[in-house]
Amino acid sequence: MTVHDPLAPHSHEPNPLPPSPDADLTVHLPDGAAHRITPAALRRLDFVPTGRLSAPAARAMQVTVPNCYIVSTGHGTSGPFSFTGLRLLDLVDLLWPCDWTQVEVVSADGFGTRALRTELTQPTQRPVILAHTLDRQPLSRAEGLVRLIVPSETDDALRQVKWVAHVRIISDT
Ligand SMILES: Nc1nc2c(c(=O)[nH]1)N[C@H]1C(S)=C(S)[C@@H](COP(=O)(O)O)O[C@H]1N2
Ligand SMILES: [Mo]
Repeated sequence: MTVHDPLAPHSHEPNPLPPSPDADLTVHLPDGAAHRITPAALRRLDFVPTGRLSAPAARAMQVTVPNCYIVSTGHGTSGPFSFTGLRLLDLVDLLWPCDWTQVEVVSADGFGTRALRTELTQPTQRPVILAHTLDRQPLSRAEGLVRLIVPSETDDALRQVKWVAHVRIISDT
């Protein structure tokens, strides 16, 4: 029997249609706890325990990354797009501000990628984000809501994960 690993190298042929209308994602913490986050909560950051974040601080956490391209091997490039969302690093630090080494991001159609702490903590103007907005309009489910955007990936789109369903924070300790 072959078991499909969503983090293993995957096909360049993108799935064009959302696997389901449900755009919520679940963040899994190293201790086994899970937080279900709606796209609206990702915009307002109201999944964060009260008292940990002021409203202005929450607004300041929304990041826009301009000039993003979806470079699809074999079937062309689209863009430029301006994506807005929450830094993956900020999501992790808000929910598990301790020891962690990597984060797995997996879609509802079984497509995923992994980001190491060293990558996510690198200072950059073009951070990895969980995008809910495209060119200042709410990202539609068909466009990938919620979509992982990895601006540093410019050769193919294998890390630009549409329909993120699971974010798994991993601690090796
Ligand atoms: N969830 C999910 N994300 C995915 C894929 C997929 O099949 N499922 N395909 C990838 C590939 S191979 C490409 S080329 C791009 C296509 O993005 P687009 O549909 O926005 O053009 O999405 C990437 N992200
Ligand atoms: Mo692709």
